[in-house]
Amino acid sequence: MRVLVTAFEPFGGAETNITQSVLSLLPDSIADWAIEKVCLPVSFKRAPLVLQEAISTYTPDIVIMLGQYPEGENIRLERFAINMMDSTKGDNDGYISNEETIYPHQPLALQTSLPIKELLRFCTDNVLPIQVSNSAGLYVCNRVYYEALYLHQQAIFVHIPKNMDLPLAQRTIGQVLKNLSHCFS
Ligand code: PCA
Repeated sequence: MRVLVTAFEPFGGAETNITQSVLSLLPDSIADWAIEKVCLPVSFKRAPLVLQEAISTYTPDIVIMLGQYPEGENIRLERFAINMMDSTKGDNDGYISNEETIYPHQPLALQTSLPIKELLRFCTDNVLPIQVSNSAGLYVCNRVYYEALYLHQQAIFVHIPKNMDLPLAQRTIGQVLKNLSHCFS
């Protein structure tokens, strides 16, 4: 099995993005899974292209996408991607999106096919700070999540709070990966 894990570069004038740090700390394999890592640009236009390229290069069985979330204490397992882009802040190319549909004539929302409730149960049993979320927002994270699900990838988007303790974030993402590898073995 091959898993593609993506993170994002910093955005909004910040110098870091916690997802980049988590990505760099992940091992290159977990159980019999090979882990491929890619960092995506915070760009409505370029991020889906980089994702498409990574998918055609690595042909992953599963895609785990990491994004930074501005607040909260818990890691959020995103259930849906929404067919819309909207933001008051520009992306890293300075692009501001105003209620744009991503793909016309496609569903308003796409849902992950991965076992989100099982992942949640496994992590909470291990006292890890995690919850299910029903909206990844309408910014670049949601845009790439929609792309992955539109391409029929088995994918899940995981939002990490910006100020989370890094070892805790790393441990939680490690457990998410481990649990998924059990589900597929
Ligand atoms: N978080 C943003 C984009 C990149 C990131 O890490 C988001 O939630 O859309």
